[in-house]
Amino acid sequence: MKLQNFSFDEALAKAQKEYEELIARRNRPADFTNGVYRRYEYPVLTPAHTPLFWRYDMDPAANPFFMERLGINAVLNSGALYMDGKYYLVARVEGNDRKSFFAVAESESPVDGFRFRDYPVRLPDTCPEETNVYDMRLTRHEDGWIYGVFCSESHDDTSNDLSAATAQAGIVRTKDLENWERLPNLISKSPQQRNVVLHPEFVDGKYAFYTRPQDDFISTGSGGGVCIGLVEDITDPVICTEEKVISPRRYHTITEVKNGAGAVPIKTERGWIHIAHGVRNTAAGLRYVLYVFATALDDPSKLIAEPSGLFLAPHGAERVGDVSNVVFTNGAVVNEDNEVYIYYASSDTRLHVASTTVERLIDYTFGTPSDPLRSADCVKQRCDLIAKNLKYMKR
Ligand code: M1P
Repeated sequence: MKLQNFSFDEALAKAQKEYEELIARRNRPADFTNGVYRRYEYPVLTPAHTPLFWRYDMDPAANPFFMERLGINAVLNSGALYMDGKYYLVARVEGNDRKSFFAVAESESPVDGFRFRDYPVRLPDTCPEETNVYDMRLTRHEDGWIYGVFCSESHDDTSNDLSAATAQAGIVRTKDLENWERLPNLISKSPQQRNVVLHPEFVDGKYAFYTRPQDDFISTGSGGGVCIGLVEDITDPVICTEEKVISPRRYHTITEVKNGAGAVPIKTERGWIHIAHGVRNTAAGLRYVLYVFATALDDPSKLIAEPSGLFLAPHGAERVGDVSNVVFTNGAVVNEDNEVYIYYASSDTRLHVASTTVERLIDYTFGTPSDPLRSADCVKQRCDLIAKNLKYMKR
């Protein structure tokens, strides 16, 4: 097949028109809702949302065929912030070269219109061994800074295996999402950490981190689940308390293989609501879903609610991508109308949004029974619901 022979100017004009149409496309809530949240039809960020001038060489002499020179493979797991009436996403952008970086996209709307700033985040390059960075959680802390906590990945030079890697929690802070100060990586007793999130308030006068201790890069091994640990000085971030498990992994549940903190917890009148991810194994590989738990306002290390099972699972087209059967979140925002927008990526490929309200999220979190952990008890739980419901049913 012959490629169409557009001139450089024609190809550029066509690409620019399609790009502007994509950014201007209005999103629509999907028809279906389970009463808890509603998905939106179109992804909010995809590789096609990245500016053309990140990907193409715009010099006709150097690029006569108007080719993508530095393609973008995926736009996914994004930190999120709602500030001064605007929605900000700090997305993980993965180049065709497999390296990820961060980029700020902003919009007046929570569900569409996100446009990337001209340049990606130029993270201070303080770790020569760091090869890849991803999955930034954005915390607007009561100390006045906006913190970004992300995974800093390096090759494990103690191994002869070319694929052996180590994961640590990198920390940056900013006031404007433009100028970033890099702090030392978080130190904990665990050899590796991923999915670390900074709590937005001081706990006992200290910084509180949600951690996910893991024995190696992929497997959490002896790591018992999502933990909390305290740090005295954010500029010398060493966890000085025991890392206490607050959301444990459990056998034959959605968290059996591993779990991890997701969005910064949402403060509500009933407690801190966490939207996290759980991972189980299947014959087709790992399956990542979102789940919810809550901790006490006066003690964020105390689990107070754990609705049963998954909150959001890969659905339809979300099921397929670079790493199929995955949904993952590291950002959610609440606006002044108490609307909640949950930004989640599907199959490590593109970023979506689902919306709910604080009221509904509280009702889901505290009104949904917890997992009885055994089939026999689950049947009993369901039969109790059926027996109650049949009294209301006219047949
Ligand atoms: O590929 C799925 C996810 O895998 C990792 O999450 P976890 O550490 O819980 O296994 C992360 O690398 C994440 O970026 C990715 O989406």
